[in-house]
Amino acid sequence: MPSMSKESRRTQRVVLAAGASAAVAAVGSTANGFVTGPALRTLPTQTTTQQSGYVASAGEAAPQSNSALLSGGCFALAASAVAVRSGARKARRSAVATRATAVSTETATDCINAIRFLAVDAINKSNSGHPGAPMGQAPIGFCLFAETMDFNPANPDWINRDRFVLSSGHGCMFQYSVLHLTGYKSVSMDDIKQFRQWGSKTPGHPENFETAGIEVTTGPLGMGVSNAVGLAAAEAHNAAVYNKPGMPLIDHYTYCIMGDGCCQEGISHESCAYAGHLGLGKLIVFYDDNGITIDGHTELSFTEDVGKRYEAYGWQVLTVTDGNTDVDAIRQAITDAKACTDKPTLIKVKTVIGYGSPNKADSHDAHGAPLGKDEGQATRDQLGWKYGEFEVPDHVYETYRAHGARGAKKEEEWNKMWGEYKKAHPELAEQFQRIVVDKKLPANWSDCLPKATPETAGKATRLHSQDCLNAIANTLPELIGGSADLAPSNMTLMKCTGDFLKGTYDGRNMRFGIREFGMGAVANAISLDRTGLVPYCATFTIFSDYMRNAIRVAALAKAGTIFVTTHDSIAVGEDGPTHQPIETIPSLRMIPDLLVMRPADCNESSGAYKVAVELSKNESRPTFMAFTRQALPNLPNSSIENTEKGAYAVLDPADPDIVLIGTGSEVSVCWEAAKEMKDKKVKVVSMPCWELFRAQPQSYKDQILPKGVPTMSVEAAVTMGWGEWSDAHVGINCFGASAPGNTCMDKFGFNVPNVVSCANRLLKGEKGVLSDGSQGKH
Ligand SMILES: Cc1ncc(C[n+]2csc(CCOP(=O)(O)OP(=O)(O)O)c2C)c(N)n1
Ligand SMILES: [Mg+2]
Repeated sequence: MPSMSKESRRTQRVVLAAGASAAVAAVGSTANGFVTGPALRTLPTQTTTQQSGYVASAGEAAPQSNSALLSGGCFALAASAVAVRSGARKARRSAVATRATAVSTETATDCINAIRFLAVDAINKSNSGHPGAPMGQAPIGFCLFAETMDFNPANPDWINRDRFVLSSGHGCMFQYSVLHLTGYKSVSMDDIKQFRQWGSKTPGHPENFETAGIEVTTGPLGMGVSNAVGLAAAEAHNAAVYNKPGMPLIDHYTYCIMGDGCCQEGISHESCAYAGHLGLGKLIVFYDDNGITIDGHTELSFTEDVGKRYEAYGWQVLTVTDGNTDVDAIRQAITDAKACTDKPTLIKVKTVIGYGSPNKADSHDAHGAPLGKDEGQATRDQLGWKYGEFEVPDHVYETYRAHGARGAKKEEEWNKMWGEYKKAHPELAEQFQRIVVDKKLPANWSDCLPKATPETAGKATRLHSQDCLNAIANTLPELIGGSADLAPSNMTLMKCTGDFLKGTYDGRNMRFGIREFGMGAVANAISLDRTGLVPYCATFTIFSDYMRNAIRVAALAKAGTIFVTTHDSIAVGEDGPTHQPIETIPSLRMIPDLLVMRPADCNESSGAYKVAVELSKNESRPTFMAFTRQALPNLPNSSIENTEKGAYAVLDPADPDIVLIGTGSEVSVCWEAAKEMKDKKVKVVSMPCWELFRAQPQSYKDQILPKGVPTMSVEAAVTMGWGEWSDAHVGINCFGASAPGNTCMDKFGFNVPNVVSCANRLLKGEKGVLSDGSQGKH
């Protein structure tokens, strides 16, 4: 086990001991004095037996309707809770942790209501947004942002900050509220008043590239919790690599709130199963179990036992039966979550959506529409919130900011430790400084990338990819990643390092299992962790469809993920059309800010890796790479430098009659066709990356594709989009077929005679799609 774990276990034991003595001191003398407001106190008591609801096992919480919780739960009682540890399912009696907090219960109540009403007011003002979730999640927000998490609002980049992800991103006013209350400059009261408006720092879903303090971009449900798994994985890896006894450089938690939607989405099943397998003990996820989604009550579509599912994944599952009022139960659950160091924890918190709203609580009416002025006032009356719109009393600010100040102090202590670490472990410190602090690549790092000449024996570009990956794996300890169970096929195993698994978090080969979407989101978060790691993830080109939204979000949210894919065309062969990408590569070219690279040989593969790694590290941007299954020759003129320009001439006669543009495996077909067309001056261009070529100066583009010279593209993919570069196109606008790869290529028209014939048709004036693969249909 990494030294970090021992260290943090020790810390946690101390925390636990302190918590326990506080609890003991409180038992018998202190009822849970947490209340939601005078108005609610007048509601009739639903039951005298309802206990402060903390149940440390999924199945133990007595089923309760949310309306019962709304009326009865407001009388949060102290007493005791039956806590049954998941897994062992061993009952234990425990006093409710009445943690000695620095603030009175009235202040805590106001702190919670401040989150609720900032959300209500901002959403009312913008007349757009989702108030229900923040109103239900507010007590969790208070526990995390006023009591639990380590962060410094003055420095959102502090390396060892606790990470927080709001997976239910539609409830982003929750996050803007807590960032504002704790003192992040990125979210001023004016920003809150500008919620969802043009140019504001408070967009309709949390965007890490827009608002400091937001770690990842969420909105597509399930993505955030999967990112949280990636952040926790990054923490575990960095901790294992760098922590030394007494010097836990990386030692933080990753917290996440997700809703019913995140729980339902398949991506969360993938990533959370992976997190359980890895035993990521510092991942703590709150499930906002409010029983409501857009369509209505979850009975309509969602009746599985989520807790049991997470137990089966290998998580510790805790339940808070009244998350609206029972802050002590939330606190206790956090304490217990931290105490479990070898499993992630799911804290299932029963909440009421739109809590406090007399007419909209516990209904999908509170999900995605403003409460409105009248209901906002009625909610103020119900919760006893005596402050005006956007008014936050000083004692609330003071409470949150005092916690922020404690975080600032923790950062100071961390800086001191980092100073000592540099003296005690100079070599590792140098690595930490370069990778994590400066986020820089070593000088001349790309010298290690393989190079070839046309005389060098050709091979599949997936093998070149393997060579590149292994060359840089030695040079860049920050390279970490793996494949969705296709490592021997994708050639993505790094030979110089071991597996990233429970107990060996220092390993860098990630075993994602067959979970492409989860893999993409986890890899994105490893980049968004902002500790300088360079993540890659791999699958067959065709199955990138399964993680497409993670690729899209990588481009949007500036995650420096390197998507390595192989088996990039119908030349996959025998596996047939389910495995043969046709539209995949062209459709990925439609995603803004994503680089799509289809290298044609050794040097182009090296060039692709050079671009991808530099983009990841220096600009935190993603690259998608597609490599062949089949062998290809090494091309004349190919080089890393030419690849970086996106396109270059492989054959470059003066005053050409025609230009043939190929990508990947079709460049050599164009090259062979050019040799056949002896009576014509045929220029052959390799275009491994449209986006890089598009960014070149016009003079270079004109040099490569001279104006007025007929140009034809040849690519084993749909022809859509090629009009940007060429007059005529050879492609495949139908599905492929199961047959040996070279047969498929031949039958669908990617052979020298067909390319020559199409080139001659273009020379005679024909334009457009000259070969669409339909000749191969049988
Ligand atoms: C992948 C994806 N599908 C659909 C949506 C649209 N959507 C936004 S919120 C929501 C319902 C979410 O329900 P829940 O997570 O329970 O949130 P709550 O209503 O409790 O706030 C849906 C379907 C989305 N954001 N992402
Ligand atoms: Mg819900």
